[in-house]
Amino acid sequence: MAKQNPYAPTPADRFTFGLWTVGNPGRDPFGEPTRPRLSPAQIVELLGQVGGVHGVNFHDNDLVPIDATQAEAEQIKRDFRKALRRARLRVPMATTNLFTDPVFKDGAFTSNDADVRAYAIQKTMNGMHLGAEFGAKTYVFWGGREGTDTNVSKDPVQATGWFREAINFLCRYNRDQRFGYRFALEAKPNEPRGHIFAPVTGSMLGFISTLDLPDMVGVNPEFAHEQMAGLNFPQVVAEAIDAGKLFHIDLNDQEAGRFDQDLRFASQSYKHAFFVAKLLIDYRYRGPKHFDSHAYRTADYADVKAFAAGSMRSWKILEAKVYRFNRDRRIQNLLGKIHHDRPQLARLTRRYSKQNAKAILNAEFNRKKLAARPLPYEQLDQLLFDLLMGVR
Ligand code: GCO
Ligand code: MN
Ligand code: MN
Repeated sequence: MAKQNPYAPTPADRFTFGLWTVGNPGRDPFGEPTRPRLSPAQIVELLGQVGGVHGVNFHDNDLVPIDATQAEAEQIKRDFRKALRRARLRVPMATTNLFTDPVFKDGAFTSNDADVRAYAIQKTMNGMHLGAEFGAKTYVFWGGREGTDTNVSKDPVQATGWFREAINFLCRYNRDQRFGYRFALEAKPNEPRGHIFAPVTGSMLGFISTLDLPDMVGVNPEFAHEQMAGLNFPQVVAEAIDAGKLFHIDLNDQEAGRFDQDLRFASQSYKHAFFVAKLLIDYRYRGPKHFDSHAYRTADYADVKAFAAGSMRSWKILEAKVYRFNRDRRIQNLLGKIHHDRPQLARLTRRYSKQNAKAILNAEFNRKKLAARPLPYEQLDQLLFDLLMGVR
């Protein structure tokens, strides 16, 4: 059957899911779970049945409950390892749950309480060991509770300093222990806190340059999070690529102006999703593509499998569309016409020198003529629509 399906995923696509995503039981702030809870091993089994998945990621406590005894933990890990082997899945990424337990109600690395801040660092070091046991190479930091509900509660400059201290500390621990992790910072503007610190990927990119070991740290932009902030996700991804910091990516979807929806990738914003795929393909992103989404609360586990398979299928379809777009004569001709290259000028503007400055000051530009050059973006955008809708 796989042979007949041109959009069948394979592990080479590096699609990953989380224990917390496909295993999400459908609870929301207004309602109890609608699906029974699955064990980590059962979730792996489910992903194995979906087929074509590369790996499964976890928070420390998705795998080992926070109150588990040593013996319980060992048993869970044994079962999980067996399931991974059977389903031929890897664990490319691990992360820490620094948001569920009440101890983190006012943040973890940025809690006002020094004990909580140190505990968060301890918990993360333990999480790094757990991830390393399963071969994880990316360690994600999502500071869900790092923020405020009222500005009166924290000094944001001091809190940023605490966040920096924690990341610097953990970078050095990573080096000491030779885990070989690359850290990926994930921004989100709100939910669960009213205001989360470093709310967008751009903030994280700025913050990284202030760290002791900035090369170890990149970003994990998430589609939904930037949409929540009203930003253009492809542009966010482009910024991360340009900075050489796209270490990981969380793919899902979200309508602007709504609560955190975690929709299936490309289920809502087809056009943005297409341009995300185009960027990752054109710029040869080779990292994991993690679907950080939840099936609708109405889904049963058969439908959760359809949701997982659909996420990958949508990516593969968009990938095929990207190749088609890049080969499409009319589209490429139009793009070619729009780009006016002037090598003589480009040479001058590429690098500042007194001479180049003088040459540019002396250059003659016909403002009116330049303004009159056609930019047939309406045509181009319609061609894109036709292509995406399958009539081209
Ligand atoms: C969210 C976040 C999380 C993180 C996860 C991994 O909105 O809840 O996206 O799903 O990605 O904690 O760090
Ligand atoms: Mn999210
Ligand atoms: Mn995420």
